Amino acid sequence: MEVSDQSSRPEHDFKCQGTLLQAIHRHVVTTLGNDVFPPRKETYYKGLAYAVRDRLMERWVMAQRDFYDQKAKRVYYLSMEYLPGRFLMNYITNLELEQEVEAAIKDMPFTLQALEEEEWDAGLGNGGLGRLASCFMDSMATLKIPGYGYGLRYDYGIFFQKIVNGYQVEKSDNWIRNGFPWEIKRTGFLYDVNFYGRSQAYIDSVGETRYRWVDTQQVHAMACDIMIPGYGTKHVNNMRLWESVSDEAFSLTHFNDGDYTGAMQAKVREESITKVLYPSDEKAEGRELRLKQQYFMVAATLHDIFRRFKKKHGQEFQKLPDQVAIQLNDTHPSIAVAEFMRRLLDEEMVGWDQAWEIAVKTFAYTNHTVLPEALETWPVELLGRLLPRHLEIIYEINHRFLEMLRQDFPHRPDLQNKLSIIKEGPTRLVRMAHLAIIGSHAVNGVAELHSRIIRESLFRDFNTIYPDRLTNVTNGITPRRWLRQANPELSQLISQAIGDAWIADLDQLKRLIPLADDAAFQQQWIAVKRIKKQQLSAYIQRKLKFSPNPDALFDVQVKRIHEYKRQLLTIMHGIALYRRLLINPQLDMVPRTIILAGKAAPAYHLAKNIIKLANAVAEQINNNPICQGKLSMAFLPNYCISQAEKVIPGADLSEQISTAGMEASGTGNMKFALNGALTIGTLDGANVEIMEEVGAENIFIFGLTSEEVEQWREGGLYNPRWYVERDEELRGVLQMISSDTFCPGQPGLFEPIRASLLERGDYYMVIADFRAYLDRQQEVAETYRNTGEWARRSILNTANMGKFSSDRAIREYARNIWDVEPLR
Ligand code: IMP
Ligand code: B1N
Repeated sequence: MEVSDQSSRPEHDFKCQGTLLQAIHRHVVTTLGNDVFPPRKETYYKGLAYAVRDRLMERWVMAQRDFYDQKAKRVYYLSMEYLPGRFLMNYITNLELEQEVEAAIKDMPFTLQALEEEEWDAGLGNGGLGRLASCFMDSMATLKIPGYGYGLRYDYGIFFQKIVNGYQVEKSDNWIRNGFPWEIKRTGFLYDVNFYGRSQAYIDSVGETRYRWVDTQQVHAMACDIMIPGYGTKHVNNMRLWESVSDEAFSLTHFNDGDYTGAMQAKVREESITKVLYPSDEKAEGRELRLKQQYFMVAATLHDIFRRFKKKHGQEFQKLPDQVAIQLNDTHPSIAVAEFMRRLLDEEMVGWDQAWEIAVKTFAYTNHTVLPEALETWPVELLGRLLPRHLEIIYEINHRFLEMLRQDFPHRPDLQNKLSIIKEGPTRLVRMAHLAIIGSHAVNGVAELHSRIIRESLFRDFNTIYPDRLTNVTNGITPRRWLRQANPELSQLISQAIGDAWIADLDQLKRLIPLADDAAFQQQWIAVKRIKKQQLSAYIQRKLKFSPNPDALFDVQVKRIHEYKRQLLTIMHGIALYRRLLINPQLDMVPRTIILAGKAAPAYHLAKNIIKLANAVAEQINNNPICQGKLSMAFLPNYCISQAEKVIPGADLSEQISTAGMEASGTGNMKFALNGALTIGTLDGANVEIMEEVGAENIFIFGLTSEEVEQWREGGLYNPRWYVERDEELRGVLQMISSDTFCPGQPGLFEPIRASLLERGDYYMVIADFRAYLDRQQEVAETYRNTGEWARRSILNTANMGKFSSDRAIREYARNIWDVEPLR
């Protein structure tokens, strides 16, 4: 065992020497092979990145030593997605290096901001789920929890969205093209990952039947590490992303036979596993490569977890749950339950009952969606072919589970079919959520309402048999990135007023409450918002060649494009305002700019049609003189983390208008309110809790409740035409969508949208909420006219966001689910 401790560790000095500027110069010359003169932006960005990384590395090594010395319980967060965005400013702020950096580049022909823009976003996720994982990384490090993020290092992240002629066009996102200075590639550190083959039974030395997985094909996983520094602490955690690499020797056998292309094919096939992120948000894709990705991530990760555990504790696996907590970020990594069992049973020779007890105590699972199309299943045939031993283990888990049901719930024979991991039918399916629930000691939803829906409907029967297993941890966001870094101007104003303790203790923002009525403070608050709106307007100018007037109400909806999120409502409101102006060009209205952004899954045709509609409506509005100074609309291409950091601080109004019951939590809603935007929203996801925190009078709530949505759907009570008949304006708006008003020369272009609303039953109840939404929007506009009142409510929103810090969320996980404590 390569275990060391404080007493046997000799003293080494590996501290960084010299000034930051010297370090930048040294890296420009020695790491990058460039001259320091004339200074070039790209090389100085990288030189700075390496210089900052060096300073962090020291702390990282010390933190790793601490984990071992303190025998701390470690948390492993398994996620197929992360959305860290850019790293440079995150490292600089968390190391509190701002002043040193400013001093180092003061004589350069570029600003720190310009260097920052050199960095390409690491877009290794689709949306909220991936960003949540990254916020959790920041909070675990800040709270000094020995936490590891495990995932995949995709060569191509989420696609780059272009808007061409109003349509979404996907371009591949070769994010590492210019290098990625933040990762440390462990090239000498490879694990084998097996696929295919078969399970073979044999009798071991004590006469027991055991199994091994043979005749497999192997791929190698290489570790790429990224440091995750905490704020206000020297603690640094690690994020380990696996990259698939081919086995040189394997390829060489082909090559020696003269089969060069054969050798290359094998290499390409093996390395293709981590080539590209699946770009589907909330839609299960039953493709073999996706299951390969999932198992690849899980197998390499569990190998690492077991190695680290055994280094300190040898074969004492009964101690595993006291040393290790594994959190499954949705079902995507849930094959881990079977892999964990395989390791204990087949490789460590632990008996079934003990192995199972250890597994359940170790695992926990977070559900992020109730959409049926997003609940993952795998055909039994596919899983059995790719992972034959795992299918056997899943069958055995299921067999024992169904036996328990028969014994403990004899009067509920219906549970057998409902809860079985295997879903019978023409194509038999493995239900990954059932595997995750049965294999975990805790299952959580991500907002109170969502968790209630899980308990009462989605996983209702599981709640009956495991009454204490289903719980809630409301999502959160890191205030370091989403306020301090994205909005330094507001951060400074807040810190002047109440000090800077809020950065690590967001409840401190409550101390702003008395200032909400202070006219002078309101003025300062409005001035900062205006700066952020000017910056956003300049950004829109760069992207779209027009600059909205910063005095207009900035009405913003940015998130993945999905029918349930109802971007259609926002667009229909825009059309309604436009129509009012067409009817009465003299209309006195509060000037408004509607800003939309978001990506649609490449195969989600209706979502893409919605993007086209948004762009078509925007084009008309922006080019019609009657809208001048009153109404404008922008669809920003390629929504991503760095864009969110620019858009959110500039918003007055945050659109959170999903069909009630369908958005598990949302986290964008929290980011906007933290930056002082008022919310217009439905009683869905975390909006409910935001309302509780800020007060119903400081948020614009409208629309059906989740109970109403469910009742109407179940009873077949809903008929969109009923509303259409009674609402002249609604008819007018629908008429404009279905005629060629927005697509001259292309009649029928938006027919799919009209049909979804009027012919196919309007599943997401856009029509039902239309009138309530427009009425609320009218109230928004009236309120906005009163600048002081708007500022007051804006301050109160920010002041009451303490609950939505991801620090609070991580503390809850740590206490209620992981049973870990911060390091001393
Ligand atoms: P890992 O946790 O085994 O992946 O190791 C990560 C880092 O922790 C290593 O590169 C070392 O810096 C440190 N480390 C590994 N093993 C020990 C140990 O036994 N005692 C103290 N530090 C260790
Ligand atoms: O997870 C976020 C929540 O705030 C959002 O409400 C929720 O929509 C989002 C399959 C998903 N749920 N499910 C996904 C992502 C990728 C994929 O391949 C599903 N994302 C969410 C954080 O809790």
